[in-house]
Amino acid sequence: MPDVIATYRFIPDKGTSPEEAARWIAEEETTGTWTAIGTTAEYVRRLDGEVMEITPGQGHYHVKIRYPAEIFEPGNVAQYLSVVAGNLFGLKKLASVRFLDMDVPESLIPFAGPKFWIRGVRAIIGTTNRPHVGTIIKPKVGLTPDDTAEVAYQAAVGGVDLIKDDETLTDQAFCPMRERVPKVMAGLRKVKEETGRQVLYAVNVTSRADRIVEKAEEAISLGANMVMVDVLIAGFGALQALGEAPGVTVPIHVHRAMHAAMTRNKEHGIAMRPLARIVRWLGGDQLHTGTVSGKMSHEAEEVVGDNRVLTGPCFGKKRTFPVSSGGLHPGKVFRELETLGTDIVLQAGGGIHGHPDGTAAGAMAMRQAVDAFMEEIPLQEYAKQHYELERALKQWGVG
Ligand code: CAP
Ligand code: MG
Repeated sequence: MPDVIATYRFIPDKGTSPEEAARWIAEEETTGTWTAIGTTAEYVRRLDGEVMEITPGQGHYHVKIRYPAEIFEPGNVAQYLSVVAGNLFGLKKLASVRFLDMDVPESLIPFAGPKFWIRGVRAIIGTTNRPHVGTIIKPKVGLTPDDTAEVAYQAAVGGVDLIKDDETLTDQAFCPMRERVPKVMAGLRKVKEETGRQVLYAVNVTSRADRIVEKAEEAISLGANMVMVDVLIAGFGALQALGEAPGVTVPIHVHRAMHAAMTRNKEHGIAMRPLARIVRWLGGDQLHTGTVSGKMSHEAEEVVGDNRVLTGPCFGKKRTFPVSSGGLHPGKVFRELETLGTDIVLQAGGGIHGHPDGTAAGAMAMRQAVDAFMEEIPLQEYAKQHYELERALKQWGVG
């Protein structure tokens, strides 16, 4: 059985050689600790981690560590992370260390993958290659169920394919799910009757791991046609439970709130790539991976690579829809699509609800920007014939 190979970027502590620092990672995460111990029976040595290769870089090193496959409990992602991303981050021998990625054999990926995946979500909406346009209910919290439904209806009338709860809205008393969902879905049914277009509504069911499937089934029984989970906050186990639950019969949208606490520092923490791999394994149909031009800090190269992990080969697992979101507006659409391609969900909250003529016009402007790109017509050119887009470009500019 092939083993797991994890790649880290690290800076040894002063006075520590890169070889010694790397050995500390391999030992700490497998059979060792800070001193030799008398209890390690010889047969345990087969589980020793191995420093495979150390490559010097500009002021840091890259290292590949081999972890024997037998260390991992097949199907238990939390346990996997305790090895590849466990105590090592706190070791004094390392001034900093970042977990960049991992190569995991098929035998340790006994997960179903996305149920709907890109093609299934496209089938619901009725698209083949056009980027999907999504919005987030804004303000994030505070609206009543009626006002939430009205905002959703306006966005759907304007042409969005997806509406989602924000990462902080769950089942609070000011907007309980049991009232919010039926009202929003009633509006989306009306849009379907009026336009023939199906729109998805991702209900945020983030809650206790032992209740999240029940919460999702409740949302579905209230009419939800998509559910959303803040995966890092709820835990990968919660996503796994949603992905494997027969009662979760709708696509799963995965938000990554809190990720930047781990992913942002390029010297220390965990890159988005291994997290994206796990989300695909566990059944995320859509996952936020960042923009190349929005309000959150990102490097285009990293986002492109993370999206490739969601859409490239993965032992036959279906492809997860990458979501580009955060500070987007119609003037940024071209930049996103030129860099990230069209198999993507472009999401805008402020960039739709902040349009000078309101939510419906904001949604229309986003769709018009996407249409201009797909028809290969320069944005400003297209805006001359499309009032909503023209207004948006006037307000927020291009790029
Ligand atoms: C975007 C958003 C999303 C971010 C998350 C927000 O709103 O709703 O949560 O996209 O970041 O709350 O900021 P705006 P990421 O469109 O109004 O910016 O996608 O990088 O995980
Ligand atoms: Mg948000």
